[in-house]
Amino acid sequence: MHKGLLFDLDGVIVDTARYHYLAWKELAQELGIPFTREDNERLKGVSRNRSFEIILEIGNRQMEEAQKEYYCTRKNGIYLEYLQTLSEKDILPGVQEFLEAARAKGYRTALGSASKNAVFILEKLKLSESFDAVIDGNKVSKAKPDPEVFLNGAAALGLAGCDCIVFEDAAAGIKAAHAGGMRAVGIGKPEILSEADYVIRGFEKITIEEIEQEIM
Ligand code: G16
Ligand code: MG
Repeated sequence: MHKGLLFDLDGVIVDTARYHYLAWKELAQELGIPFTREDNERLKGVSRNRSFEIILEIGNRQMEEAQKEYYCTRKNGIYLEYLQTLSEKDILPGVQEFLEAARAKGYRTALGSASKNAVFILEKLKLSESFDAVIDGNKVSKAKPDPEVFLNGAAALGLAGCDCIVFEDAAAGIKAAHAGGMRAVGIGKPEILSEADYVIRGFEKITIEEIEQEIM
């Protein structure tokens, strides 16, 4: 019997990827690097610093560490401006209902995100109370597919990995869940999430009972 549910943030709870895109696009333009929505797909679930390295790779550019730091800090400033208008309306369909139903059934919930802005985003969405623990980019040193973020999430709930189900939209996150001994529900397209134990398009009309049945 699973007792814990671990949720990724971007792409699972809220679509922040479009704001990440707009912020990176602004910097890429300034640097004369072509950066498309397709390129942005490669940044999903990836840390801020690594995201910028990928953009530099796209532009075939090299940069000193201090300068990279400068651009990453600026990107975050632009990104945070976009997040100012974030509200409950931006929670992806069905997420709130799913969290409430699962918690009412006794499940413990944790967030496992690469983002250093996760606490702020949960506050904006008024979802802070819906999670018993938050493990974010400030608390982990190894990026997904390393299981660190989810193992820490399970530990924060006082549970073993095998007692938890992970909800993830990125292939690297599915790998991280499995590396931590957890079962993984993919959110998105089955062709991208082929390694997931079960794939759903989103939480709309999805019940905790359906997940229990499919994942057992
Ligand atoms: C999210 C996004 C990534 C972003 C990362 C770090 O990960 O998917 O695109 O680069 O967080 O975000 P920040 O710059 O806010 O620290 P996740 O793990 O929530 O999907
Ligand atoms: Mg994600």
